[in-house]
Amino acid sequence: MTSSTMPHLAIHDEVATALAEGRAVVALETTIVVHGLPAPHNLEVAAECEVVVRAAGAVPATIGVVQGVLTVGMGPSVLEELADPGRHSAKLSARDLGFAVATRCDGATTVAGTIAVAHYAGIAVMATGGLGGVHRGAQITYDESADLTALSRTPVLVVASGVKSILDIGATIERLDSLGVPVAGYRTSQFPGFYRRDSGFDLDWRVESPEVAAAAFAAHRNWSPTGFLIANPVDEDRQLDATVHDEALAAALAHAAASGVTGKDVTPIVLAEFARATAGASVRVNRDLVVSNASVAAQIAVVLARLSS
Ligand code: PSU
Ligand code: MN
Repeated sequence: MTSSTMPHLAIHDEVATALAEGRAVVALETTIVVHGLPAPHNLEVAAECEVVVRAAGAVPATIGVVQGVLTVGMGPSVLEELADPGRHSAKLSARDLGFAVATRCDGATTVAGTIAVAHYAGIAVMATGGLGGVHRGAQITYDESADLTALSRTPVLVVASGVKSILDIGATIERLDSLGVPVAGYRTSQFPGFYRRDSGFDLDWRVESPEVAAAAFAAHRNWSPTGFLIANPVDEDRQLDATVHDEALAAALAHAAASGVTGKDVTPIVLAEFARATAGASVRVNRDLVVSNASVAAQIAVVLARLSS
């Protein structure tokens, strides 16, 4: 059952009850499921995220758009339908949501789209794999993910394993700085490189616990409208081998350039090429880091709910 008195929004009963009672809720995105990971990994990882969020004492709210309804919390059958290639679900950023509503389309939400809906529904924490960022060559193409600007105006704390290594990581960190989005490493002083723990870039802040992450965000949102990025690296023994990573990165970048794709099709095609070039090893790492981020997000959400009560 779902409900909501707010326009275009359907909140799953379990999520609505948790929000009404001030309990912890974690938003999960659907672009990873629909456009990021290959089947059957996509639906498996979505289910695993829900399990670890619950294990930490929070309620999962998987967010997407179903026939034009902003859907907050969906069971496995709805998610499976959304991910069905025959449904041609769109990839929806924050700016797309009005059109998605008006045309009653199906769509997966990116980080930008997910935090817009999460904030509208009253959810303050989300987990993803890697945040979108500044693409290499952006000084020519202007290709910078709307995830960054969305984070600069939406007060949601996002847990991610940095940004994908196909991006210009240094430029992304600079943009987060300019946009006033706070970034802290979770038990690390290095900005994570998605498939690898360390991108080679240092961070000004690190947090050692969910308590400190939640306290920092709870303080920050008193005077700032921005979101928050908690950068949680993949476990040491689960990261992609350095040589395998570097070779796959070169292959993925060459493939993307040769394919001529632009805009929102770039990230999906690059992730697919990474999977091919690593014989599936990148998919395993991607799964691990997404589930780990969901767990950390849930732990932070539990503390944040306590601080807010
Ligand atoms: N993390 C993953 N896989 C993904 C994404 C994140 O492990 O596919 C998605 C997120 O939805 C993010 C999007 O918002 O990639 C970035 O897309 P773009 O570069 O087109 O902004
Ligand atoms: Mn883009």
